[in-house]
Amino acid sequence: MNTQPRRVENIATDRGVIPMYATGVVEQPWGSYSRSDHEIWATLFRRQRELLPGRACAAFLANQQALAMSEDAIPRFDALNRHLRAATGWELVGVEGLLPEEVFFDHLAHRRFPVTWWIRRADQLDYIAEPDLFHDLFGHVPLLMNPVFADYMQAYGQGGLRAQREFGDEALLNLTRLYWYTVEFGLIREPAGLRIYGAGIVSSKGESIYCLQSSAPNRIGFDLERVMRTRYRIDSYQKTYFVIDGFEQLFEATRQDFAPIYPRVAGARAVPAGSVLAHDHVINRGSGEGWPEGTDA
Ligand code: HBI
Ligand code: FE
Repeated sequence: MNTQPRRVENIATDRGVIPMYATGVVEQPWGSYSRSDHEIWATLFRRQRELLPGRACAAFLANQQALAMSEDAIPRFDALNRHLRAATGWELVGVEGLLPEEVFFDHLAHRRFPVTWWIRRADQLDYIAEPDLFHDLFGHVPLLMNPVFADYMQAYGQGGLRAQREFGDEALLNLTRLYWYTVEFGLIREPAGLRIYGAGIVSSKGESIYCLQSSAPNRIGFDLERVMRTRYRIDSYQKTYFVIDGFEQLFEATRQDFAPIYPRVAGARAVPAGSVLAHDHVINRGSGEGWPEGTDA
């Protein structure tokens, strides 16, 4: 790459040191990707496409095909946008990396999905702490072709903007957990069995296998307030996955007014990432084998 991401500073937060980037929208510098950048895309693309049939949900697999994403080259945002606009009215915008929440919410509320323009290095194939082009494009974009999921993402952005205006930090934390356990690490029940829809899972080789095959994690039926109370892991596979019955369930959950929900959630205790509660709809109770010590985010 000839161009470098414009990292502004590193800030220390309760989730560790997080890089802060310039927050504007940038043109995808497609002509500046090196041969090695395209090879990294190809390697990751091939690896995940081999793994995902029978693991990723039907909508993810079909829509990735419909978007004509392939291993041949890093996709052009422009080309993907023609499909996306026609299917759901969403569009991709290039960004430098993680965005402050208010900027991120504003994009989603206007049906724009921010995609990091740069791709990870060859020594980061298995793990990268922050979103890069592979995670954002491969992981997130296919489901934006699904009308119900697309509406959920917009509703989430609108909810985030409102939470910032009216409800404060606790509400934002609840929304971050909701995003984490659905958009990033969600599972869905399909006729043939549990399948992945979370972008953080489909873009990870190890977790694509672990989340479905391991007996260690809990798999629990989705419940909005339960999810909003649940802490999560940022440094390991999840201890708990929440399972939806369909994307309608997500959209329905976010259609209700969150105003009375936030105080209820704030009044209840936060749930550690690996805990199972009395009223949970438990699909599999995890063995807890190999779970890391240390505190949840
Ligand atoms: N910025 N580019 C980008 N991508 C994300 O997924 C993202 C973000 N900023 C904030 C954020 N996610 C989380 O705080 C979510 O809870 C919204
Ligand atoms: Fe993501």
